[in-house]
Amino acid sequence: MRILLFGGFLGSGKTTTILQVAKYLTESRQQTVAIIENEIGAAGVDDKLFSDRGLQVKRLFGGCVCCQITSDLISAMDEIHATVKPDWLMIEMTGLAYPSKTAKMIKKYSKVYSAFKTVTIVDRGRWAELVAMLKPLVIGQVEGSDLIVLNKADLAGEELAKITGDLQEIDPKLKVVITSATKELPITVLEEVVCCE
Ligand SMILES: Nc1nc2c(ncn2[C@@H]2O[C@H](COP(=O)(O)OP(=O)(O)O)[C@@H](O)[C@H]2O)c(=O)[nH]1
Ligand SMILES: [Mg+2]
Repeated sequence: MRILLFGGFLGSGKTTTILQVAKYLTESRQQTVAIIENEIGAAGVDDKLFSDRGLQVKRLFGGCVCCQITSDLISAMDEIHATVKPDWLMIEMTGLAYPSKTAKMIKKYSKVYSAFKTVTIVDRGRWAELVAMLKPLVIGQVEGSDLIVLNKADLAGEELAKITGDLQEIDPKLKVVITSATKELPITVLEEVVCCE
């Protein structure tokens, strides 16, 4: 079971991206996908989007930004591994979570994955505002991610080159792809997201 952990601020495009990646894996690669939702707020909206498309989805409550959720997450991963046995498990974190912190905990305590990748979605339109207002959160969310998806490139916002420059400043090793997730993602981007070991 390979794991893709998606983080990024509320509304950045996590669910939209996960849906496209799931479609690619199930339709083009004929692989199976399960999803864990760890989102606070509007109950079941994203769950329904997933289940309407025939994807197995499990919802985690708790909605805490700290590590308290991690034990629930590990249990849910064990359960999915034992019962559904999907090729892929995609986890959507809450908009306030730090994906690389959760990744560390999963790598330490879970034994049910064969490969793992952390993907952080960045919203072009809100970059300047979030950096100004919530800089530690922005930095904490992107730091240590295996891939940054700089999304909403079709909308107005900060210059893309400025954002990628800021990202490189936070961590020169960050790998960045630029997307508009409401349009069909190119194969190269989909491959980049699912390329993990
Ligand atoms: N124009 C545009 N809208 C997007 C893009 N990605 C997501 N959205 C929209 O932004 C909103 C939030 O997306 P969602 O995937 O639910 O974000 P999440 O909260 O991170 O899961 C939805 O209305 C999406 O249709 C994009 O690349 N371009
Ligand atoms: Mg969502």
